[in-house]
Amino acid sequence: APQPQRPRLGTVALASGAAWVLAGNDTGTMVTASPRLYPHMWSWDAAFIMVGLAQLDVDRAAREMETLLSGQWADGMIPHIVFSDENGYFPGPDRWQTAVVCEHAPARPHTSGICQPPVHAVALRKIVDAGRRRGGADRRRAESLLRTSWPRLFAWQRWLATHRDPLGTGLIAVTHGWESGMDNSPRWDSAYASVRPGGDLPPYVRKDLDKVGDEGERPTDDEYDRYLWLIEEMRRVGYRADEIVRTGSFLVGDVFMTALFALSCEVLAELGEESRQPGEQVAQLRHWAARSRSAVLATRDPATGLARDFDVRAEKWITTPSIAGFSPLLCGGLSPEDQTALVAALEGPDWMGHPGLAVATPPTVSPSAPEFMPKQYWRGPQWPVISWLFSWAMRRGGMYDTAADIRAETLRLVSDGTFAEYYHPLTGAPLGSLSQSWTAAVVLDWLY
Ligand code: 9YW
Repeated sequence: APQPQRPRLGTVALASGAAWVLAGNDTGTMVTASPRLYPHMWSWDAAFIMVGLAQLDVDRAAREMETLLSGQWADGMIPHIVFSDENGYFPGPDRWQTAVVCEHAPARPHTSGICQPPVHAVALRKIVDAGRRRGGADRRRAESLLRTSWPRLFAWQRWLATHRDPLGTGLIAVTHGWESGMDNSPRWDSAYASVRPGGDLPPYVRKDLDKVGDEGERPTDDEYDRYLWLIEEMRRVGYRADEIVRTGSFLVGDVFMTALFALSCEVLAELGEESRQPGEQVAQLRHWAARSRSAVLATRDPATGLARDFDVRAEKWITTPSIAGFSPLLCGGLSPEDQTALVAALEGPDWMGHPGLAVATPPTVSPSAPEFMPKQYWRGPQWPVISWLFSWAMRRGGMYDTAADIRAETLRLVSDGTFAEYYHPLTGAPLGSLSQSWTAAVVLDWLY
């Protein structure tokens, strides 16, 4: 069927639209992930939102970091949700009960009991750079944020290195698919198949389904039962990190999370050097980075060169052709030949160069794979925030051309001005929530 004509905004209109989305989702202390579907602060969303806010208002970006850190647990974990006072999302604080059963969780703000990918050092880098560029009060605000938040982010990286390295190799593990940020990615299908919700799973009602255009864009009820069961297991052991890793039904070495951990350790080490943080902590970060980089490289499939997740419970590799396969491009460490080959695969006909794509940006699952579902969430759609992340990291790693191509093509995709959560790779149609904050934020950074 022919696609309806959609508007194409120019740069100025697009940037204003993006700033308008962030302002509209701003409660004053937090920019919620989206207006209706996600009326709270999500951990990795907040980091990307800070990247966008830094271009608009350094002080507002700094406050976003402070709000996020006000939810940090005493043991260092940054929880995946810091709740606002809204109650439009399930599972909310009543379901998690983190502060009721775990001494590390703050009583206020309410928080969830799992984490998300560590990209916060990248946000701090952006805020510091914006402050220094602007000078004056912005510079002072950014430098003071650097001093106060650096030790907190160090504690967060240390928590991951200490509690989430079950194999002792530097491969960081997730205990719930939500922790990966890619909730229902087919990467997790086999691991979820062994999660058996108990008969005593307390009943619940989903709140997400009436907030998107089509239920087929969201995870299924079967998937939700498993998501909720894992939380139930965690609640029952008081969210004790090591206990969950020892006994939980889901434990997967997440190669994408690991690459972001390595990248963030490097970025935080650089920021630490610039702000004269303790030398042994900076050295520790570099050590973790090197170890996790090696762990990422060690997951590569000898046949395809793509990185893989490792199901720790089942003791087997996960070979789903997902965007996570390109994780080495995020953290670096490949030989020049291997890097060239992996970039060529990314640009090739199974990925960005697939002839059916509306724009040439990485889909979350290869359109050539049987697992590909073009409108279902993390099973195929293109996510602008993922494109930004690859573009940023690849530019940092010297892969300028691909980084610039991803930027240009994603801007073409989002020039419809909907700032959708994700897009249909074959038609370019907006999917999921509209006015999604992180989409607006990364567009702002790109247009700055
Ligand atoms: C949910 C907020 C979050 C993102 C996740 C994404 C989705 C929440 O939305 O999860 O209930 O499905 O998968 O990565 O942080 O944008």
